[in-house]
Amino acid sequence: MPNDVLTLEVPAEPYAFTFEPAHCALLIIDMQRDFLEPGGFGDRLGNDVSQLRRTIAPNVHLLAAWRAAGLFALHTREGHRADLADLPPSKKRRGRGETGIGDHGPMGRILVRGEAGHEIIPELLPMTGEPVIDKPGKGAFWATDLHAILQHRGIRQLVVTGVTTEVCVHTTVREANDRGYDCFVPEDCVGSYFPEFQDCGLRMIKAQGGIFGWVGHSRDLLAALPSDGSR
Ligand code: C5J
Repeated sequence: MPNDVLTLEVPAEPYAFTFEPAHCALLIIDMQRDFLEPGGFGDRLGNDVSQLRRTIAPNVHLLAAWRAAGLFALHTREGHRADLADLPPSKKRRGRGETGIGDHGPMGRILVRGEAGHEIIPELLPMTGEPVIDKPGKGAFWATDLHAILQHRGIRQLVVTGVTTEVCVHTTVREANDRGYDCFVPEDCVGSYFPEFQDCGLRMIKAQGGIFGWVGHSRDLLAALPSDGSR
């Protein structure tokens, strides 16, 4: 049977990623004010948000090119119901710094849906047609309809970006891997509060022949992206 699906080779580690634009979605993880802005969840846990803010510009650039190519993008947000009924007591206990999940902070209740801090940063606001997946956990597949949405669109590959590399990005890539998706992670578009975790997190994805997927750079993906929607 002839295979007329456009495929493009993108430089990556451990070897080139065979990019199929028609079957690939951009999945932007948790680029929320609570993680990236002063006064949010991350900041209140004592983290340096500037480590994550360097990912904003590359994500903006990639998302714009992705949209221009007519490809499918989705966004996720980590957060909980206002009544916190979906917040495991263990997560509440362990996430407790100066202010914990559900407590009041400068951007409303921390990691609670509908609050200002839960919103996606203004630079990366979703457009109509780009599903927003609200997730109570670290992985984007757990307790969400993400897998069904991707299956209905014929998606087999994911470009996974966002924050944080070793927590929600990693958990999602691992979940995706077990569900049969190929994941490409552009290193400049993912961030960790901890430089050593950024490094280790990326190495773990591409180790052992790409045990969880591929690691590359957004400039190589951008160079390969069809600019006229001819996928
Ligand atoms: C964390 C996330 N780090 N989005 N969440 O708690 O990675």
